[in-house]
Amino acid sequence: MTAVLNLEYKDWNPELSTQDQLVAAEALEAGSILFLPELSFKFDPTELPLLEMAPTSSKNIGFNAQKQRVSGIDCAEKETKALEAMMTRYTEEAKKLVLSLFPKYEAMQTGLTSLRTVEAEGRKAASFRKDDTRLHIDAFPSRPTGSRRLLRVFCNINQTDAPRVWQAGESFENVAMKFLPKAQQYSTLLATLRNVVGITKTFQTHYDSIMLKLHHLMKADMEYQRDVSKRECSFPPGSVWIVFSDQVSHAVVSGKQMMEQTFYLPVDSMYHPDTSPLHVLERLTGKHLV
Ligand SMILES: O=C(O)CCC(=O)C(=O)O
Ligand SMILES: [Fe+2]
Repeated sequence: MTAVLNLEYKDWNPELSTQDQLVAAEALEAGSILFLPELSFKFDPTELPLLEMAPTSSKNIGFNAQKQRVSGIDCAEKETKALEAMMTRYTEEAKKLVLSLFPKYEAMQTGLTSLRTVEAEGRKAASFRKDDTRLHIDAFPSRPTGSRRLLRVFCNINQTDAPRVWQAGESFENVAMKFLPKAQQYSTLLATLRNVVGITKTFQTHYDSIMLKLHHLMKADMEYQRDVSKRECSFPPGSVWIVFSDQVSHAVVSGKQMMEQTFYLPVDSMYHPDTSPLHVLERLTGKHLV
């Protein structure tokens, strides 16, 4: 089952010894959640109303740091600017944190930043596949990673004392062994077509295809959801947790305001690439998947 490593850092840019870095990297890459109970994201009082704004349709107010563009919200210019500034700050803090912990991840690319402001418990999902209250590993239909890892930095920014509660399930290897038999079918031609017509933003590799199927198969299997061994994790306001969400089986139970930063990490920038979902799946299938 998923382990949790507590790190008592209070700063987004902590000075760490090589030994501290290796211990954290070892745990993260083995599929643990790194939990920083003392690390909080600071707001200017003028920003607090932004945390009550509702996204238009999806669960997220999104921010693309490269394009400096906010999405998923309908608001005035002044608020958009304030959101951009706040989300940029979160991106910068998250990047500093990851690179202080894992200097070897220098080649990572910055993905989307999200702000969630809607209570997760009881939130209606458009379909079971979008229901994050079911255990899953992350794989996104329109954004294949190729083979890159999904590294995400979450922060509970609730303005009340309610924690964000997650469930964390079994190891990636166990997930893969259970669902892989139904997840292997793949057509390069179809993947090319999907990319050409814009269903996917980039080409979906065989690896991406398996990951997306694992995501769907896990969420569709209610017996699995009920019976698989899992633990509950409670992340209080003013805490941060870091996970490889393509590896750690997770589900949200409850919680309101949260920020999150996604990074994409090339597998060969890892300390131990052989622990990556790509390598696990290649071992299990006996095939090259990218
Ligand atoms: O909202 C959360 O706490 C996590 C939901 C989730 O599974 C995700 O963002 O991938
Ligand atoms: Fe997820």
